[in-house]
Amino acid sequence: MHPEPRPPTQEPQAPSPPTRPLRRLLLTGAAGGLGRVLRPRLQAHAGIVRVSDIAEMAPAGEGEEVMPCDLADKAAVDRLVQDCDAIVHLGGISVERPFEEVLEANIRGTFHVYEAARRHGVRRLVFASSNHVVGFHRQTERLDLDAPRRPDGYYGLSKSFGEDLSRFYFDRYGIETACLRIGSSFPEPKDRRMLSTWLSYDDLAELVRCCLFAPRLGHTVVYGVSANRDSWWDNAGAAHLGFVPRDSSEPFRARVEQQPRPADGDPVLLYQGGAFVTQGPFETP
Ligand code: NAI
Ligand code: 15L
Repeated sequence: MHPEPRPPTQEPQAPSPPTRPLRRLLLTGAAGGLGRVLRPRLQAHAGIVRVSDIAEMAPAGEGEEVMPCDLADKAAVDRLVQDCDAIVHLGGISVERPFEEVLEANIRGTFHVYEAARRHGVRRLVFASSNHVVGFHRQTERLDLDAPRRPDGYYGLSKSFGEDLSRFYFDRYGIETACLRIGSSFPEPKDRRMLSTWLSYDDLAELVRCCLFAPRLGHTVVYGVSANRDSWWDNAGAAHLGFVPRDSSEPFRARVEQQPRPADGDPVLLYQGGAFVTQGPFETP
């Protein structure tokens, strides 16, 4: 059992600004859409940013180390995590795919990251969860952080596993994690659903900063969403992070609403997970 008294989780408290930069911060998924956004912005928070992916990455700049790694390779992940004092874990399959693919990258891969964190004394992680852990809730519902999870596919299930896994590593070993249930983080909202789920890149970067430096993180789940007019998610239970989104999808509304409206009853407009709820099954031998 984790021997120290732990801070209560998801308890509101006064936010304070970052104080001490990290020594070495690991970023997984660095070649991906959000990895490329966060990579330069994390420089401000750490002496060295170690960036990793299975795909090709830009060469190391000043204050960076580039370490290619397959998250499914336990020994490689162990080497990757060595000497890091915090991890932003974005790497993995980011869409609905056959279970076997999701199993390797997201389920085994995230387990490998946590095992390595335990072995090497990493105290804090930011885990990219997803809105697809609650994707089967209706768009008419407003969810707080205690809402039951209703994953909308293998991908959502893998993120739900990551949330439970990180909870276990906190309860057992005191390793703190923020699970970011990211909505839709793109340069701008692409469709009607994203008017509710959009997370701007600036708000994403600020959320990650808050999670890295919150005085007490414990195990916190938070929706990664900008201050959108019609958001479905309530982050009151994560107020201790001090995250205040600045952007909103409203400036994009007029343009998005020029798109043809999906038919009544289309899952895209019924479920919070949108089209993900209809993807699969995948017939694999
Ligand atoms: P992405 O697909 O662009 O990037 C994911 C990266 O992980 C890729 O560069 C890929 O090569 C890497 N990866 C996949 N399998 C790997 C493996 N076995 N070993 C090492 N690296 C591997 O996804 P994006 O949009 O950048 O998302 C980042 C994270 O945030 C993902 O975990 C995703 O599930 C999560 N997320 C993103 C959202 C978004 O709106 N962009 C919404 C919700 C969650
Ligand atoms: C996700 O979890 C995906 O990683 C991203 O590509 C988007 O599809 C997003 O959710 C979304 O729900 O819009």
